Formats: sequence, structure tokens, C-alpha cells
Amino acid sequence: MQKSNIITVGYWSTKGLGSVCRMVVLYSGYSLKAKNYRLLPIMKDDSFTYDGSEWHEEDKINLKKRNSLINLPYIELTNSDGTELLISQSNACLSFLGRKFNMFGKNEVDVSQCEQLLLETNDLRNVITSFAYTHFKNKDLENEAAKDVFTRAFQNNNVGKIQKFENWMKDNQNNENYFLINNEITIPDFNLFDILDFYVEFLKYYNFVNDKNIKNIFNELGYPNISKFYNNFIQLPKMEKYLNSIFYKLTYTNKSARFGSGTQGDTWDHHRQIDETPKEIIIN
Ligand SMILES: N[C@@H](CCC(=O)N[C@@H](CS)C(=O)NCC(=O)O)C(=O)O
Repeated sequence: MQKSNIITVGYWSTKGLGSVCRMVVLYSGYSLKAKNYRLLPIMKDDSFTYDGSEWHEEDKINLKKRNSLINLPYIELTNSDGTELLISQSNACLSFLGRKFNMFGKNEVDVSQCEQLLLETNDLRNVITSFAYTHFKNKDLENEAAKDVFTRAFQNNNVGKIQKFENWMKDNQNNENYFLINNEITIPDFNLFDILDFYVEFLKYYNFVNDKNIKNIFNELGYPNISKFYNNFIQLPKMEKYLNSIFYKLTYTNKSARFGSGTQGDTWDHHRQIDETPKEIIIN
């Protein structure tokens, strides 16, 4: 394997902001070297603190010497001309990968659409992520906040965020390919898929849908185009490598989160669960 055909993705041992980078590398046919840092819960005075030293006190120290902005996620690669790149900031990583693999638009108009959609998908991610990391005093407050997330994401009016994508797709999809731009896959498609997948877990967990079959979930909520998009994306042959990998099984959020850090939406069970994610995984 040539050094230039492998891309390293460093992130916590969760999906979080790292999953889309891993997904894109595997989709592209490059080899993926994943560096996975565990956040370890530590019981102190009857409550938990979280030890991130696998990252903060190890690789971060050296990588910081090469890029003072270093953060998680980061990507690292050697280009075919020998240039070594170390990039952090998830949007910069994704834009870079998009340009490298010709999935960031072919002209000025497409590129600007990619940028807008990437940021719009991030807004959708932020709604559920901030909810997931909030610890509520009781179940009623949690359910109320879940309803608020549902409304902000799924209400069928000018405010609901998913409605924006539904309408975008109405204007931009044809009947054969279900992608956001020009019926060809681009970086925001990966980001949208990853976030919708997290919302699927949320919708099932809080019983916002009657039919929990993924084929019907978005249809039931009045989003036929989102449904086609999601169901098409999950069946793309080049997505198989990611979907069959350990990375698709990782939790959406890290152990400090209340929602999505454990199994099927639950909180990480500090007493019963052990994070056995290998520190380094290479998939060719
Ligand atoms: N805006 C940054 C946020 C990065 C960030 O907050 N990373 C979190 C995980 S999601 C982290 O724990 N970083 C490790 C660090 O601060 O060194 C991005 O999009 O990459």
C-alpha cells in the first residue's frame, strides 16, 4: 500500500464529528487508518468525571507541534507529491476530502451549494447534539426537551429544519438518483445521512413514530424525499464498507452524554459497559 493511498482519521471512539470523515475515506476506496481515543469515566465522590488523557496527554501533544489548531477530528495524509497534510476542524476536513475525491461540486454554483448544505446539515446536527449532552433533573424535563427537538427538526412549516431539506430535494432530485446536488454524490450527502441516522435513533427512542421500520419513518412524518434520500443512501454499494465496519456500530455520542452514548439511544452504562474499541484500526 502506497503511503499516499491511506488517510488517517483521529477522533474519540464514537461517531460524533468523526464518523463522516471515516465514511468518506472508506467510500472513496482509500485505506483508512483510524486513531480512536477513548474518553474514560472515572467515579469520584459519587459522581463521574471523564478522563480524556488518551488524546490530551498522548497524540495531541505531538500533533500540536505540527498544527497548533489540532483538535478532534483531524485527518492526516501524504499527497502523491509527498506533501504531508494534517488538518483539523471537521468542516475543513470534509471540504478537503470533498475536493480530493471530486465530491465538492464542479463549478462555482455547485461549490457554494456544497458549502451552504454542509453548514445547514451542521445546524441540524447541533439541535440533537446539544440535547444529547444535556442532563435533566427528571424524566418530565427530558421528555419536554425531546418534544422541543422534535418540533425544531421535524415541524412541517417554515421553521422545521428537515423541511428545508425536503423542499431542497423537491427542487433538485430526479427519480433515479437521490442526492442533494445535481443527482451526484457530494460531501453534504454524507453529513445529512449521518445526522438522519442519529435522528432515527431519537425518533424511535422517544416514540415519535408508530412504525419503526426505517423504510417508513420519514414518510410517516411527511417527508417522502428525505425518506427516498435516506433509503437510497444506505443501499449505495460503496457505503457497504463503512456500514459493515466497526465504525457504524460506535455510539453517536461520547460517554459524558445522556442520550446516544449507550445502546440504542440509552446513556452509557458505566457499571456494565466497557469500551473495547481498539486504539488503531486499519481498513484497506
Ligand atoms: N469546531 C470544531 C469542534 C471540535 C471539537 O469540539 N472537538 C471535540 C469533540 S467533538 C473535542 O473533544 N476535541 C478535543 C480537543 O479539544 O482537543 C470542529 O468542527 O471540528
